[in-house]
Amino acid sequence: MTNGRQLQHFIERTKQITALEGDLKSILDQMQQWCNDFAIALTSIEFKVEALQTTFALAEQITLLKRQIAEQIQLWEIKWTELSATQSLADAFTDKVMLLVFGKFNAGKSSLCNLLAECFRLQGQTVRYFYIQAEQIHYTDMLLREGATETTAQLQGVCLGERLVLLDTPGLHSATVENAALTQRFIDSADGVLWLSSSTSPGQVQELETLARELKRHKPLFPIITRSDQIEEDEVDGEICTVLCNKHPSQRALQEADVYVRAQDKLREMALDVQLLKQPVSVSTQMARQTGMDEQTMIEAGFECLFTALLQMIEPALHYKQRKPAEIFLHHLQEQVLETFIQDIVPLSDQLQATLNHAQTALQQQHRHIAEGIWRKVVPELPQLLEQHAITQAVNTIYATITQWLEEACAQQVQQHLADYRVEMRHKIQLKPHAQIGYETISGMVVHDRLYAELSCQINETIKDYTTELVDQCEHHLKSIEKDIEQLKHVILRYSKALNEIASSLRQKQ
Ligand SMILES: Nc1nc2c(ncn2[C@@H]2O[C@H](COP(=O)(O)OP(=O)(O)OP(=O)(O)O)[C@@H](O)[C@H]2O)c(=O)[nH]1
Ligand SMILES: [Mg+2]
Repeated sequence: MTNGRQLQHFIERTKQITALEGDLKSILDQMQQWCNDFAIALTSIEFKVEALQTTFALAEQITLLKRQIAEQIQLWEIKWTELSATQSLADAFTDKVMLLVFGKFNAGKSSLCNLLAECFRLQGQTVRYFYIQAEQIHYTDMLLREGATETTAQLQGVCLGERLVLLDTPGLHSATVENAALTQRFIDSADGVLWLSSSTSPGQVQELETLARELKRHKPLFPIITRSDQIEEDEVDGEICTVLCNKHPSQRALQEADVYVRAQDKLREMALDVQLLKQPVSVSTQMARQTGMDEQTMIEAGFECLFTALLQMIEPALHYKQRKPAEIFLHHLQEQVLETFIQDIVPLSDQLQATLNHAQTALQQQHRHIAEGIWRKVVPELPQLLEQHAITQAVNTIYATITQWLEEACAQQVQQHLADYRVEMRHKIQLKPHAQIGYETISGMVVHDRLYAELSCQINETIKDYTTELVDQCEHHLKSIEKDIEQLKHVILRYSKALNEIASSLRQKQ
């Protein structure tokens, strides 16, 4: 039997796969620089709390935010070291192009892997099956298990020749899968994705949501419509019986075009690059097998097209592979640094902003309460004070007494209403005795109407100045926190943009 020229060509091309490492130094340096600068930009935001009492919710939130930012920055290095270490197992396949075979259970993933393996074997290529168990790669002679019920429960795969690996996943990254961490590492290591769906309901694009992580990482996506066959009635030796046939090429073309358009739409909706998407191909593993895998059969079952497309897919996968060390670092920066930061820190900063807004509104009320409180404490005492000193007309004593009352009332009101702030008065309270206004004698009676009016006026002014200065101080502290929140947002935005630019320049290189 032969498997057609495309397969041979495909095999020849895969042999040429080398783990070529492009010149990634400068981009890796750039990314490292980005990370260092991001940390510096974040830690240089002051978020001062000295002017706030530690028990103030605002101060508590700022302290928490600052601590979380510092902790996150510390974790970056640790997570990267962990990631690099876990990478090593998957590095067993570092010189190979790894394609993730993904799809719903029963999509025909294991069957397709087995068939492709058979094709390679028939061409004299070595084929090695493996599965992942207990954090180890185990090689086996057994084919991948296929079945009508959910069959594959672990990550398994097959090495085709020396340079290609198919990673057969449990149906849609099944949640029941053991060895989740190792599985994830392998999936992380894949260079491209074969997305399989059955021709009975091809291209259920919501499945791509599970692949978001891989696709965000800019891996090529190749939709394969499997089980592209149907049961038809035929007459054999005069008897009507049912036989399995390939779907008609026109029917296949329609399905492929439809899946292509819908997958493109879905990628756009997910804000992913549509360039990642390859033209879908339809195959029937069953028909290929059933009819002996000869050249004509393979063509009709769609496998010549599949190999041509795979070959085309290998190119971007190869490109991905060449920039893989940079991609892995980029993913770390995108996912473990930036996304985690945004996820954990932005809500805290939003909460802080809300508390701040609240404090700003409250401050206006507090201003009024303090001023009224001082006024109420001092002014009602005035008539009695003036009466008390009417005989001696000791105006200076009156001023001194009122100053003292004001000081006491201010201290008390500040303590009551501005307990959250650490404020300090830069000016002492000082009333200025008016040279011309004192007690007056009218018709032999000592009266203090003008003095009362003068004192009330001075008390009013003093309270206004004093409380305004205090509240201004508090407002100033709040404003500086607001500016810090603004700066944090700005830093996140600027560094998100910068990382996107690094990502596109990395991907444009090829
Ligand atoms: N008609 C038809 N059936 C197929 C084809 N390929 C696979 N099947 C059948 O579909 C069922 C599922 O095939 P598998 O290869 O085990 O599917 P899978 O995607 O690996 O399934 P899970 O491992 O459970 O996720 C099996 O009963 C296969 O015999 C095909 O091309 N045509
Ligand atoms: Mg399977």
